[in-house]
Formats: sequence, C-alpha cells, structure tokens
Amino acid sequence: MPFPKNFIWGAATASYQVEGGVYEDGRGASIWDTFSHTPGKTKNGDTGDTACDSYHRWREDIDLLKAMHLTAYRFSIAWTRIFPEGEGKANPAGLAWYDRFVDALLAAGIEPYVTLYHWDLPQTLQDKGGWQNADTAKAFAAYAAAVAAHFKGRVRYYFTLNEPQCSIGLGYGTGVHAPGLQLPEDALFAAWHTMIYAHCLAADAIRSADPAAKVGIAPTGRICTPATDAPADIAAARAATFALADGDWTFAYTPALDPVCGLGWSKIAGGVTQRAVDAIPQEQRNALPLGKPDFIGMNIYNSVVVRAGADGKPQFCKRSAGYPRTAIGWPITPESMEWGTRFVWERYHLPIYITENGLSCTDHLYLDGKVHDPARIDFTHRYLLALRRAVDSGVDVRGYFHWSLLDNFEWSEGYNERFGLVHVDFATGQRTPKDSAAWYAKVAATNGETL
Ligand code: IFM
Repeated sequence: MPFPKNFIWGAATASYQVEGGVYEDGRGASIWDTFSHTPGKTKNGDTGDTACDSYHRWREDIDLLKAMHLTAYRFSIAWTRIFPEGEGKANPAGLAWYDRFVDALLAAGIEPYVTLYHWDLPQTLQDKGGWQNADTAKAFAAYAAAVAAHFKGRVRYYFTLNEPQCSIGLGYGTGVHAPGLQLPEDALFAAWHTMIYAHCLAADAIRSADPAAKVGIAPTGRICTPATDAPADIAAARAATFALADGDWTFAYTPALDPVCGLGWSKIAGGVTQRAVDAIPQEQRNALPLGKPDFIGMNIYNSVVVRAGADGKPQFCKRSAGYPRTAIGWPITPESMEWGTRFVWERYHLPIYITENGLSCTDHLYLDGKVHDPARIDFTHRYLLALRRAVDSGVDVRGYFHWSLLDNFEWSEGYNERFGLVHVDFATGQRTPKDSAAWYAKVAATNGETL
C-alpha cells in the first residue's frame, strides 16, 4: 500500500557538514570553524573547510536528488554567509549563492525545506555570550526575517532550529560540540531558554515577512517504546518519553516542544531546572505563543524499551546481548518510528515531518566501482514500514527526509561516519550513489508502494 497522496520524499543535509568554501564570498567564521580548528576537538583533526565541496558542486547534488525522484531537499543556510558578523548588514554574495541554489532546486521541481540554524552560530555572537545572551535571540530573529523576506514566494517551509538538544546539550553541557562549554545546570537551562525564545521571535519574524510561509522546529530526543502492547507498558513508555530527569533533561522532546506548543515550562521543570524556569523574564515568557509551530520535525534514530514496573512506573529494559547496531554504535530500533511519532502526535496534535532518519555504515567503493550498502537498505526499509504503521493508525506524518543525501562532516566524529545515500570521496569530492540510493529512488517514485 502506498503512503498518503502528497507524502513528501526527501533527503537532508546541513551547511557546515557539506558546503565547504568557508573562506569564500565574505562568509564569516562560525563556532564550528573555531571548534574544529582547535586541536583535539574532532577525530583526526577534521574540519568542515572543504567537506563535500557542495559550495562548488551543488549542481551535482541537485542532479542526485532528481535522479532519486526526490521532490524535497532539507538543507540549512549558513547564518554567517548572510550575516558574516551575525547581525548588521547582509552580505549580498552570500544571498546570491543561495539564490542560485534555491532557483535551481525549484527549476528541478524540488521543494526547499530550509533550516535556519543547524549549529553554526556566528563566532562574533559567541564572543558576546552566544546562547547565554538574550541578544542572540534577537539577532537570530533579524536573520530569519531577512531570509524570509528575501526568499518570499520561493521558500515556503522553514525550520528554525535543528536539535536544540545537541546545540545546547552537547555544545554547552558536555562540551563535545562547539563551542565546547560545560555549564552548570541553571546556566544550561538559561541558554536553552534563549534558544527557545529565539525560535519564538524567529517564527514571528518569518510569518511577518512572508505570511504564506510555514514554520516548524526540528528537535530530536529520547523515545521510549513499550516492551509489549499491554496498556500499562504503553503508558509507561509514553511517560518515560516525555519525562525529564535532572541531568538528562536536554535530551528530551519536552523542553523544546512543550513551551512552544502551549503546554508551558512549568510541567517540564523539576529539581534544579525549576529555579531557572522561575528566573525567565516575563517579556520572554510572553513570546512563547509566537512560537507555535505549523508542524513538528522529528529527527529519529533510535529508542529504548520500557515496561511498566509493579508500581506502574517506567522500567528501562536492558538491551539483549549483541543487539543490532550501526557503525557508530547506535542501536537499530525501527519501532522508534512508530511509537515516537504516535506519542508526539497524541501530545501536540501537529503535523509531523521526519526531518532526519538514517545510519552510518562503513561504506567503501567495491572492486566493481559500486558502493554496496545492504545495511542501509534494510535499516531504512524497516523504519519506513514502522512509519507506515503510525500513518495507518492515524498519525499525521507529511514527509520523510533521509539523513543524509551525502556522506559528510559528522561533527566531532569528523569524516569517520558515513551517513549518505551517496558516497563521497573526501579527497576528490567524487560522488557515487550507493545501492541504497537506487533503492530509495524506487520507494520515492512509487510513494512507498515497493516497501
Ligand atoms: O549529522 C547529524 C545531524 O547534523 C544532526 N542529527 C544527527 C545527525 C547524525 O548524527
């Protein structure tokens, strides 16, 4: 059975992970330039200086999307190409590059889904406190307004933030991502809040600049799936999915979605974070309704199994020995698609896009010149079947974006992890579609009928 009519099939990337060209056309430095150039921060000292060289090879990327019958591309705009200093005067050369790119996508019949912030904060703003400074939220809104006004009528779908869980949790909490800070809990929550405030101001700015544009946010987070179909296990899995534990609250959907979907902060505050919630200035609380998204983007990779304990409370189940996992070591759990989307739909009642899903494999060119990646085909097949079960049960899922179109710069893992449907030789930039690209092309062409 096919997916619903008008279901969107796409692929996703992010600016710093694929573009390269970091010194071109007046682009300013971002925190990832600084971080990746700091010794010891990324595997092998890898940087995004060249990445997939999409800044120059973008026509090939569009051809690849077309060859896969994909009708949507989720990519991010590099804030520092538009505002090299984060704010102030826009850079015409930066806008011109995205003009060429967006126009070519549209000419190819591919709808742009633009992410405004995929972790590459202008370094100049970081120097003024980054997400610890509420002015960053205002600068983000000004950037969003400029982009929405410029691309009015050409870009219809925006995601403000990609995975605040990682920008804040990993960037300001554990410090394994840029800018590499390790803030105490209250300060961490304050930075988190600035980012949510930024989403709200930006959503408002986009809608003012282009009333026809639709705005979403693309978080990730812990998904818990029930050990059995027993109602008690399902209730326990749902509760554990949205629960916030001190020390682990950054890795949940709740603190990203509750406040902007009208459920407020108070339900998510517990322990240490309650103090920080109480400290949010009234003016910033008042902005929350502006951030109500038109849809939710979910970046789904895996989940944990939960059962109801004797007292009904969630109990986390141990994974079986030798459980299936990807090259990076993440568990393979297709059920995360079904239950994750169901739980988020039940809680927020907003349309959902799967804005990321995929895996890293140890892909290489075989003697026959091809890249055989049966693991990616099997993984994606299983996750899509699970997604269709959710759709069949009434969850409003509008589209699926595979992560990623290309092998690319995997942040602190450097180029070690290959997530692409298309293999990239990082020495030459040569693209080779993997077997999974041909397989996914059939899925897209038949709207999932072949699954
Ligand atoms: O590569 C990342 C992406 O930038 C954000 N979501 C997860 C992907 C795989 O780790």
